[in-house]
Amino acid sequence: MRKFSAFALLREGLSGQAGWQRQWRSPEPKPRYDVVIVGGGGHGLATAFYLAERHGIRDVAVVEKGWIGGGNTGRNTTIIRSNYLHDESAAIYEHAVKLWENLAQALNYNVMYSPRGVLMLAHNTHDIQSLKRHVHANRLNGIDNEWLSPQQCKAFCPPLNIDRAMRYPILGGALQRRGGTARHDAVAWGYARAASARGVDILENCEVTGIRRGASGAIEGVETSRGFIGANKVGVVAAGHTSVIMNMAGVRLPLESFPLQALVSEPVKPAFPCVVMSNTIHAYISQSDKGEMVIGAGTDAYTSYSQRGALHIATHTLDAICELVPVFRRLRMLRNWGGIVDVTPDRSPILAKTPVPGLYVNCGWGTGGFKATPGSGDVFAWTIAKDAPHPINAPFTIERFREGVLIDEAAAAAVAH
Ligand code: FAD
Ligand code: PYC
Repeated sequence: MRKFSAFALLREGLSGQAGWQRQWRSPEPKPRYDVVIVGGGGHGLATAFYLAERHGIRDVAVVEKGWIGGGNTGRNTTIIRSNYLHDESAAIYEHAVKLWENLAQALNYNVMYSPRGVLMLAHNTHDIQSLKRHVHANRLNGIDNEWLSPQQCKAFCPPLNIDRAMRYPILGGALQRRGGTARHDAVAWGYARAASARGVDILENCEVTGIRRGASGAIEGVETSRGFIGANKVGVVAAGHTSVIMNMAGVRLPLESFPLQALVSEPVKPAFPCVVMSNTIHAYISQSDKGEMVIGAGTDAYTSYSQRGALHIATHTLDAICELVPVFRRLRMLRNWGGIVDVTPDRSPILAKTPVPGLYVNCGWGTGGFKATPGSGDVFAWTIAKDAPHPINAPFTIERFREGVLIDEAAAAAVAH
């Protein structure tokens, strides 16, 4: 059994990996695997889990350049919902929501999924029309979403300010009651432990620096900071960095990477019962189980690989929150951080085979991929196992950008794209 000194526990605890939580296998890399997954975020770990669980493919390594969950999975505001406009998006996000509902049982790990309701606010006529259109489209797809008056918004979320004299008054809102939150790092740890228990190797501190292709053009494996690792198939799920890694295999993707930031306040007693999002004034807020107000801001205006966002964007968001919820004016902020999100031209993901035999890609979730984690892992595992897309991810090809069959969800996340 591994022994921990007080110092080691403190150090590992600070990096988010205290000994008691570290229950996955992180061995030396084998020379060859059936499948290598690049990226140990929630999507990569979920893919490995479903490969083992649903397809019996256990000779799998997840290769992570840092520590698992240290990317966007551990940096996001954990909003879960499926109220997307287009049929293709509604299908994939709803598939994920259904998996969230039983995920703790499936992984035997408490991911703290909390369907407390996601309320999207309208502040002008355009917002009302757009959100009502979403309500109707969702209902046609069998997805719950309902329109609330300002008074009903206040009844559902009492701290909201519905004074009509506000700069951006609340004119109503769309409520998805099944939406909510989960604990982000528990999702990474839960998938990691369950995948590891099924034979998957999780290789941390192992950065992919190259992709090797054979004379036929097919995948041979990945060059890493821990040596070459052979593979029959490689799945790349490295949010923010996907275009860099895919370039190593000679595949160009229409992706841009932007910082997206969030903040948490000092912890307070339960005061905010649901998730509130506002597209127009660029703020979203919920309360974590620890009591912190979790607040998300918009993306930076410029592309960058920096894991912090511009200060003026956070300031704008806090102004907006204080106007929406005046009782939070005296709250102090505890931490602020950023992640790097990769964005496609139609703001929908790419989840597909590539022109390179044996190479698969899952990226472009932009500001909204946490909620998709179980669904994305499930259908990506299918795509890799069968070398063919699952019906749910069949529309999310690379070719759609050439053919013009876009899935335009530019208004899908309540943040600045
Ligand atoms: P990640 O968790 O980023 O995992 C990718 C991994 O790849 C990383 O761990 C990285 O280290 C690794 N990697 C990169 N390069 C290499 C390499 N060369 N070799 C090996 N490994 C490599 N989504 C929502 O649905 N709801 C939200 O409320 C929400 N809020 C957000 C708030 C913020 C501030 C941010 C930044 C994002 C938010 N998102 C949200 C988006 C969501 O976080 C992401 O879409 C999702 O977590 C992506 O998961 P992933 O597993 O693909 O990526
Ligand atoms: O997709 O719901 C979302 C979201 C909220 C904040 C960032 N993304």
